[in-house]
Amino acid sequence: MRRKVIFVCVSVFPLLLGAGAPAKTVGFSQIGFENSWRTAETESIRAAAAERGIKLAFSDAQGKQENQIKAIRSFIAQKVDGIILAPIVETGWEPVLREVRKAKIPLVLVDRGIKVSDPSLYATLIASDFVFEGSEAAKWLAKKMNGKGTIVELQGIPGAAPAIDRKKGFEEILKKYPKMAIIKSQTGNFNRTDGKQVMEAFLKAEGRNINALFAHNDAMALGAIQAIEEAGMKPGIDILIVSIDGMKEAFEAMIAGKLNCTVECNPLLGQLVVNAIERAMAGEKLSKWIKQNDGVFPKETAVSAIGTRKY
Ligand code: GYE
Repeated sequence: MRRKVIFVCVSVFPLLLGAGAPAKTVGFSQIGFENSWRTAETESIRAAAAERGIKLAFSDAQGKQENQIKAIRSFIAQKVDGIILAPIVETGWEPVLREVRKAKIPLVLVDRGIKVSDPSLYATLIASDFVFEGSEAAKWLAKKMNGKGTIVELQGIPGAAPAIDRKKGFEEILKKYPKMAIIKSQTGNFNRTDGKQVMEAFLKAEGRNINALFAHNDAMALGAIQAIEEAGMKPGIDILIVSIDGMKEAFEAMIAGKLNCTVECNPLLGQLVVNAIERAMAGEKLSKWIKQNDGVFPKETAVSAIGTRKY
């Protein structure tokens, strides 16, 4: 009799404590840590997963797609319940995503899109509209330059959705302004060091011929600002600068008068991502693109907005 009582207590206790369902394990394949935007994103996803009691198996691909593919295969072998993927480039995912689907593991894409012939290979994409961001940057610049002048462009990682689409959005608007021209365009790999180096090369080749810089992200713009100062020119005055991301550091640069405008791209996607993967793991069908809406912040708004910036 006594034994029975003990048995009941032991089996009911965990339920009373709320430990009914075993914790889910979700694999997260992150690109790397190329700038503080990405660190902010990683932290946001980590925090949201912890809040929901999800075990996050984190893998840093150090900027290589092959490492991301390896990580995904290892998540499959570990039989994770779900996968979050921040894909470095748009193409080359189909074979590994077919393996994920075969293993019946739901997969959520975060911050960058991919090109696949079969959209059922992923549950949803949570990301900003990069074409919109690029076109907003161009609209702002066209107004500021009165529709004429020379532009140099620092592109993101070749083949990455935000690099392709920001360029596309920017160029679409530029078509309306025949007197505005991109005179140099090269990748700065979305990081500050490369941004600085490439801007140095642009300055060597074109010098004071450059009226404006369009950088696909703030990190590269911040590197370029250094290069412009070292060349004896005034960033934000001699060369107008517009970039994308809306990082706190960009607001500081605007307040210092060295950057003219930043178009927001929010990395704090943790809640949305975790919510989506939970719904996908529960078998729900999600819309293919959960869009993040972003604002435009010219330097005049920096002082009043900086207090609200969280990354
Ligand atoms: O703009 C950039 C990062 O994929 C949207 O990647 C993201 C971009 C972001 O390295 O700073």
